[in-house]
Amino acid sequence: MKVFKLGEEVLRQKAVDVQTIDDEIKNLIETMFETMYDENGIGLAGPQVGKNLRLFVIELDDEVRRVFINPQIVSTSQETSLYEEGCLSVPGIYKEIERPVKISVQALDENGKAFTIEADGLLARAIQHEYDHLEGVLFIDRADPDFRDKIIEEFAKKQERRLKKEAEKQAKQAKLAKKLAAKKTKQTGNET
Ligand code: QAP
Ligand code: CO
Repeated sequence: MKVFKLGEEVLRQKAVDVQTIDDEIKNLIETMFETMYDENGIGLAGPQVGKNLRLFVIELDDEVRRVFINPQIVSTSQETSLYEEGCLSVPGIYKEIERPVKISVQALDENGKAFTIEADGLLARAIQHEYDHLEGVLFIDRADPDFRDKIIEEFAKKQERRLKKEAEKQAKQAKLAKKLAAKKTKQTGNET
């Protein structure tokens, strides 16, 4: 599954609640785990795979592998900490971000069962990062504005280069196809 990158609209939309946890959602969850393993991530949210849905998956290790559907962060600690974050949607960029150390979160699991957990450490960090994705917020938005603007500009240029390259490739292929068609016409004497 493709991971959407900074600059793509779906990452900036507010995601909507999952209505029913049907086979389609269950398949999506499985595909999200697979995509996360493939890309060496520890968390992945719906909008990152182009789905405007309030769900995310987290896998820190063998013990902590969790699905969060329609999550709500119920409380956050006063105490905050700094931690260097990254994101599959902003590849190659890492920045220390300040967030509450402890949180309480309520959500549904992959079977539709409600749960509440108190999290701290890396899990609390990951949940807050992924929750932000559901609100259209990226970790760079929580860094200083100069850094954020620089990264957004960098990715916009990268995207521009990609689009230009793609257009050149298309033009080249069209030219080649035309050439081949002309050659064929010459050989057969058939115009159509
Ligand atoms: C969010 O982040 C997170 O740039 C999950 O080249 C971040 O999985 C949770 C990744 C910090 C807790 C702490 C990023 C992989 C993965 C990259 C990720 C990259 C390859 C990021
Ligand atoms: Co992310």
